[in-house]
Amino acid sequence: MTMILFLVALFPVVLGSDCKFMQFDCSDVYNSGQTASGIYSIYPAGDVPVWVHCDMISDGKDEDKGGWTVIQRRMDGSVNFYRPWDQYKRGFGNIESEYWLGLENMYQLTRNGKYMLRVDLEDFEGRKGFAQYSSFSVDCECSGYKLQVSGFTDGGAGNSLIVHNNQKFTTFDKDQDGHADNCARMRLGGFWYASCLEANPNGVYLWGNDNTNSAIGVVWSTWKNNFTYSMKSISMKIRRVS
Ligand SMILES: [Ca+2]
Repeated sequence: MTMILFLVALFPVVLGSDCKFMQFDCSDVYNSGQTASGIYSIYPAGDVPVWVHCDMISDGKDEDKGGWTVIQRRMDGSVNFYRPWDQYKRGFGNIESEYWLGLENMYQLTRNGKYMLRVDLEDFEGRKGFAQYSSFSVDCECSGYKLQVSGFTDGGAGNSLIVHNNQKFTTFDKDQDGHADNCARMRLGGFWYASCLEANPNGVYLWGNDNTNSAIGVVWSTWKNNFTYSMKSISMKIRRVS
């Protein structure tokens, strides 16, 4: 009886050990011939599958297409992003709409390879912009999941991440920012806050400009030259360079 249970428990593992098991990120998915954007399972830590949206048709030149692992996405305000540390660590949301991939997954993805970052933005007037960075990584939890981002290329949105480079991650229940108070509580999100922000991708979904509230929306201040415009959509996606 024990042996039967053991075999039943083992069987899915055996089934899972096909080529998909080796898909570390969306670059692997793309290179395996699965070139349609959509939801795939990847294995950032080598054993546990993580569902993720792969962007295979990102704007730009042909050589820039494909293989983008979406680590953050907002599009309709359907998910509450004001969440505690443990959820930012593990990830949350709806993989078909808005989600956060999780800091531990970002660390596992970027710890060994070199990754670039692209941030795609859209406002409520139909305008689009982006910011791209030739290098992106997230340090271990033991370093506060510190952000390392550099090599900026302007797609019209400006470099709102520059002040967030080299910052630890802060949530309302874990203050690691450079402000006397807690930036996550002040700005109603969770992010690599400095003291506090130029960008607030995980802020409150506010449906455009709201002059009564500053720096709590889905802000990318270098694009709109203010802290009151909240984006219609934003997605942060990474791709392996080497
Ligand atoms: Ca603080």
